[in-house]
Amino acid sequence: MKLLLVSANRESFPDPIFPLGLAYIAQAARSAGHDLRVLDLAFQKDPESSLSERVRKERPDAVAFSFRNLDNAAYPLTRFYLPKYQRLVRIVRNISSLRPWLIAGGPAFSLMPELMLCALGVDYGIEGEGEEAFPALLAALESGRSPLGIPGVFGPEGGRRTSEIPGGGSLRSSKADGPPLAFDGSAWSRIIPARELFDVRRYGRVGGMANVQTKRGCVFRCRYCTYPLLEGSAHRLRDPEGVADEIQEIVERDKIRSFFFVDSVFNMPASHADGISEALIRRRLRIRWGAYASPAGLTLPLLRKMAAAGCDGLEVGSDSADRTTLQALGKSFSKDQILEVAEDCRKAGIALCHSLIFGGPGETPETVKSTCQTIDSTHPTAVVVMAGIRLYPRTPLGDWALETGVVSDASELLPPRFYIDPVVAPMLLSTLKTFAASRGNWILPGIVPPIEPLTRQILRFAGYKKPLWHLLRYRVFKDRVYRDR
Ligand code: B12
Ligand code: SF4
Repeated sequence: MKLLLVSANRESFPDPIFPLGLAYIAQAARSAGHDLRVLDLAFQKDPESSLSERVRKERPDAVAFSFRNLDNAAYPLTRFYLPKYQRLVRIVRNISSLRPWLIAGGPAFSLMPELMLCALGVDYGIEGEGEEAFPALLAALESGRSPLGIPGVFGPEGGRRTSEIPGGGSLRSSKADGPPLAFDGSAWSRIIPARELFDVRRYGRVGGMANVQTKRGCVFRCRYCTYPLLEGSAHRLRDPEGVADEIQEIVERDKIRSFFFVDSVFNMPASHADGISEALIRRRLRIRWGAYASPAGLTLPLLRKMAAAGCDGLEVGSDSADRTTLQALGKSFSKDQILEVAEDCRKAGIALCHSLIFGGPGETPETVKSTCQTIDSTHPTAVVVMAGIRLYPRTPLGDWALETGVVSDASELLPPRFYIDPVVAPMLLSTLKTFAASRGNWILPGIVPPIEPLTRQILRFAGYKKPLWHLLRYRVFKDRVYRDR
């Protein structure tokens, strides 16, 4: 089948992000014998015209869209990308001389598959990972069989196209409930993403880093979090030598030496983080890298090994430094562990960026203030703060919001809805803004845009390759964040 794969993501904050998920499914579709082209809309001046031109030129049998972000999950400076995605789908649909199958996937689709299928008006969508389901869907379409019944596939009942059914049609799926893993979930670990189909070097230039995944899944169940829904709640690990091979290839082919591991929590399980670090140390690749980490199980020996392997910064999901708030968010570590990890990062020479979430059920003015003070006392390089929690269906917090009437129907959560405990609602934004302004290294992406796009471009053009929060260790950048805002 002739395919056009489209990456729809044009968000450039904090950096343009290489479409890793699409590169994975491109490789899976190519291995299944399909003839494919890709269109990355990130750098197109006029994305809608580019899409229309490519579809007319290529005349594909199917157009498959990867939708990464539904919104920016930041309040109150919220950006909602769905209307732009809808326009892209309509553009292809309106080329009346062609009738390609329209397929959607990616995290934005997987968070709310039924709602997204209707909202987008695509023919089929795949929830969760696409390495096995996507080729299976294409095979079914080629042979005229119904793809409904393939794990993860969503489509309109009766085989008609969604666009032909008034109101989007009634939807059927083989797995509307239950874990999102399709098939046995191991195929992805044998696939190396088809990066060469995209402009990897440009992402290296404008975004600083390449991205790599060493495992899928998160075993925790924090109340607001979607990651277990997207990746599953059991770990599926890659062979560390395979990860090192992939990184070595990027270093040699694309001349990129800065990396971000996109795993939900890099240091879980600790033995895997240790194994990846060992493999990287053995290769002597002269790379630097960062990752998301949890204070749970992040010990000094592990941090030292990670540093020896090139880790120079961690984004630690501390969320809060108040005991009751941590419990209410369902976190699996304590305030003391946060303090210990901050000290251990300092000893290991790893820059630390805490990420915090304020406003969950039970938050009070006192817990807000004590978290700010405690986190500040750990002398982090940076702190990223979200005020208000984005509610998603099928998360414990989303379910609670539905049960208690905070929202009356899951469809209300397609456009971004944020929960802020009414007790802190009147003071939260102003308190955080005042505190952040006095520190300089506290970033509030939903309240104060931390950096102008032009400054970002200049820094990248000048060759700065780390996540930009690293710069907040310098007085000159600390002063810039809140100046004139
Ligand atoms: C790592 C990460 C980051 C890192 C990225 C670093 C880097 N250099 O890559 C950083 C911290 C920079 C980041 C930033 C942001 N992120 Co982020 N990020 C993630 C995370 C944890 C992993 C993404 C990833 O790479 N996964 C690995 C790839 C292989 O998987 P994948 O993309 O999902 O692709 C698979 C499937 O989705 C599917 N698939 C993908 N495309 C297609 C297409 C078709 C046709 C099919 C069939 C299937 C399919 O198959 C793929 C392979 O299995 C996810 C959460 C998660 N656990 O998924 C959030 C996530 C994607 N981010 C999210 C958000 C909101 C953001 C930000 C907007 C936050 C902000 N306000 O700054 C920015 C946007 C950045 C940008 N420019 O786009 C949200 C998006 C949901 C939403 N509300 O819209 C997520 C889902 C987290 C969440 N809150 O639930 N992010
Ligand atoms: S917040 Fe982090 S640790 Fe908690 S469930 Fe999500 S990814 Fe896992």
